Amino acid sequence: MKNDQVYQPAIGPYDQKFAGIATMMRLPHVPSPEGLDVAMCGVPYDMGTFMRPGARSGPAQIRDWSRFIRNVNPATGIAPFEMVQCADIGDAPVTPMNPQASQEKIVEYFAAMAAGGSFPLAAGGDHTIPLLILRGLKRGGILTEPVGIIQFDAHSDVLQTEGGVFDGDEVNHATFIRLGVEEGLIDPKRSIQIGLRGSQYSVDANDFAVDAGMRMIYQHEFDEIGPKAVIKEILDRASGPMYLTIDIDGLDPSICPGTGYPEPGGLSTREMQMILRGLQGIDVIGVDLCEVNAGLDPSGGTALVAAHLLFESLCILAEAVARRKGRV
Ligand SMILES: [Mn+2]
Repeated sequence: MKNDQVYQPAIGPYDQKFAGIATMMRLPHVPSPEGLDVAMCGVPYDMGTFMRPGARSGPAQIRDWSRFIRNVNPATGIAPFEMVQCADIGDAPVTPMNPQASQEKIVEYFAAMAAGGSFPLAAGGDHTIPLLILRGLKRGGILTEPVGIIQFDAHSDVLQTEGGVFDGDEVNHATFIRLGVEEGLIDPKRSIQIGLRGSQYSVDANDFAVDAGMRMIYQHEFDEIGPKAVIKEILDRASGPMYLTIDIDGLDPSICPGTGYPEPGGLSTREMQMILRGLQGIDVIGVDLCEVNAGLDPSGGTALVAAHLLFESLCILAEAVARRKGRV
């Protein structure tokens, strides 16, 4: 394929990858998503967190550690920067200390992106943001039917908060799946969760998802069936548009300790890489990666893994968007 994409990572034989202003994967920073196929952005929102806040620092930390990314996926051969016009548009607007105002700004940000024909690859922020992104994609016209979700996470995020265990805003990082299903954004029967293992508030805490037809692969089941069986199950559900959301706490905290609510006994980086590489070719309409907390990640190792998982995800998204635009 002839590479006619204007925006390319600042990588060359004479370049200094370690120097210069950090952008997502060293792509150019542009002021708006106009003209982009894939808009890379940060969503520095963590007002949906209750345990250890700080994921608002994720986008900046991930940008810095994404310097290491090169151009081609070694397993699939995908070269995303040759397939789509892709750049860093900066961060979604938030109003610190005003969750509701921030939520609406974020929804509108993604609605404008979608209305212009750009597909998001977002770095959080806490795990509230997929709900806001999906609302925006619906408002902007990209999400025209309930989407299937591929979710890597230690937690199922279906918490019933009203009259339940929390006394705060129902829009928070433990509820986005339930709200997304209730709002008709998510098709639970085409959705799958991988890596669930957090201790639960009650034995029936996940009944909402079970009853809705969600496929929930707990870590102990993953350990039995392995990544190849998981890939097959995801591909079986990917008969229509899919949305990929990665909570970094899906990975084991020995690898990614820099997150607000770590749960021991999780996926390895290799297992998650293997699964993502097995999904090449599916129709993904958006990606987010959440819950990287720089204050809890002094080594940068969590952000390093996050940046690489975003690259793996970009390879899937770029092919899907190029196909939608008739280029492959
Ligand atoms: Mn989550």
